Amino acid sequence: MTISSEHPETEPKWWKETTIYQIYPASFKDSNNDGWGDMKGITSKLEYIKGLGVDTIWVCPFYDSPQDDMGYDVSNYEKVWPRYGTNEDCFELIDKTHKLGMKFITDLVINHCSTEHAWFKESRSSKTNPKRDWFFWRAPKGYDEHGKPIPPNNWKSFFGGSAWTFDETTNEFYLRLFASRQADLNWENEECRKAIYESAVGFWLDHGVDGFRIDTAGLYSKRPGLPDSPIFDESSELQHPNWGSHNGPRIHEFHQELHKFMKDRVKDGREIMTVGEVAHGSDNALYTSAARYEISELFSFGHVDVGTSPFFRYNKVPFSLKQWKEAIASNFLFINGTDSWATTYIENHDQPRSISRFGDDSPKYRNVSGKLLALLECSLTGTLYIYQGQELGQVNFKDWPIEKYEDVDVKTNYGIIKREFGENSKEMKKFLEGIALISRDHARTPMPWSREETNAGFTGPDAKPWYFLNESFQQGINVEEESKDGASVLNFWKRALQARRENKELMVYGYDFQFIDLESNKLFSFTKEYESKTLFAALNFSGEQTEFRAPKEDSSLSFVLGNYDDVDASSRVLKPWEGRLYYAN
Ligand code: TEU
Repeated sequence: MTISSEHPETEPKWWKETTIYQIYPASFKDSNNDGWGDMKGITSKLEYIKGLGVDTIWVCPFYDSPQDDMGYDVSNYEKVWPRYGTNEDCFELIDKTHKLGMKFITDLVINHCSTEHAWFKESRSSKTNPKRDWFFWRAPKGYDEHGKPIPPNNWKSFFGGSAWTFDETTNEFYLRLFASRQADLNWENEECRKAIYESAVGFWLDHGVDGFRIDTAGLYSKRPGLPDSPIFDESSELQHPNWGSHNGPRIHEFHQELHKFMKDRVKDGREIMTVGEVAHGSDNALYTSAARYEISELFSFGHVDVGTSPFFRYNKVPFSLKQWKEAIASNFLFINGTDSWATTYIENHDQPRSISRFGDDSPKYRNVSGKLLALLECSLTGTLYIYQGQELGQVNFKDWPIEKYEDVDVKTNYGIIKREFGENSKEMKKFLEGIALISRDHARTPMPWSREETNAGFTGPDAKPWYFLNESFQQGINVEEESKDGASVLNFWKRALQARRENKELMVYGYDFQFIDLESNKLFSFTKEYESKTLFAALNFSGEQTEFRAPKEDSSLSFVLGNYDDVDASSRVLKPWEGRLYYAN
């Protein structure tokens, strides 16, 4: 590959070209029939993952934890949670991943730790403890008429309610932007930062990991003084925490320091990649500029947040295809002609199933709209991420009662709405509609390996899986049946990933992205370039037959890949949910 001087972003790197498969350890594969997925379970399925055409795995937090937030509440960074196995099991997993020619990325949850972590226990013990300043302790603002302490500011937790928890040991509040027992670490304290690097990063670098997915990577530098947030949401006393915690004044400095720590720690020359969960950065190009030595790439949320209210995720709002197209493009447009880099993803453990949101999950169109989403993902510039089950065309579970939801975010908000408005209120009705589409639980049901076996082969027939299975495994959405079916979503993903590898210059590194028919609310159509080559995508995101036009009147199109078997590549009419990729000249 030659690098165009006008497009430094095309400088080849392993972590740009790789496809990353995200594993949620609780729900991937159980090896010892205790109902929880585990390290050995993942190890046993590495050949399956490699067979997809994937070359990196990212495993969500598997560290010791009380599991208030499914392991995003770490109580010991250097120990595997016993239900997931031993440290040795994890080292074996890393080793086998490498032997199969793949890379291993681990999750780095360092904005906060569990209140069960030894650091927090010490910090909480007294106001004069040497680790007191490792967390954000503040006196109450005052006391209400019932003598209840009032939180120090008006920040709301990402999971609902105040972002502060009162601790009676010293009668002060600690800041926790997520669940009550996920205490925010104070990055202003240098000793604390060094301890985080050593324990959460150094330990795993020493054990051979190839990179980190950095959780909530925009939140480490809080607004100095932790002032009240201005009122953005008039309907609430508590305000979204982003104003006080996101992209703070020292955030880039902290990432540079972390990057330097990693670079100094690795002695064998391997190139570590990092992907930061930045959500809504205004300076994405700064975070990911190669010359600035911060992070390799980042996840933005614009395209997965469409259709949800910025004040409350479970309030659905209308959105158009045009809006979604623009949000997707903003994930990579900022790197054009720079030395930054991008990601492409549509599912993860915090998102519902993409077919249910952006395709059509009815039996008639599930298969073809799942393949359409695969075509889209595989043709976009940036490192590609696939979330477990996405390759099967998994869909949201249907009509589950509230009791079957498990996520702390759902449970906390359910409790708040029930208390404030009541079980039969219109607010509750709206919330229940919201979670049926948007809940993180849709992504967290156990992986369906087969139809016939009880528990879909995720765990032994006599075991009780930690979470309910999505009934869809009995409707053909499982690895065993899809592997045998040439027309399955699974086999299409394999073909699409192969096409991405074979055409990586255009598909992975392609630049100068242009929409065709941006105004169309049915067509997602675009071109991108690499030297003299042009990739043209015509994707019909509607259930109606739709005509497309070529990028130029006289373009000659040569067909690369499409999601209908009986394709007439010369026709300009797309069937419902049909997509095609062409080279255009
Ligand atoms: O997510 C951060 C984040 O932005 C989400 O919490 C988002 O607001 C939420 O999913 C909406 O419900 C990361 C992890 O990916 C998530 O699983 C953790 O719960 C969270 O951090 C706390 O560590």
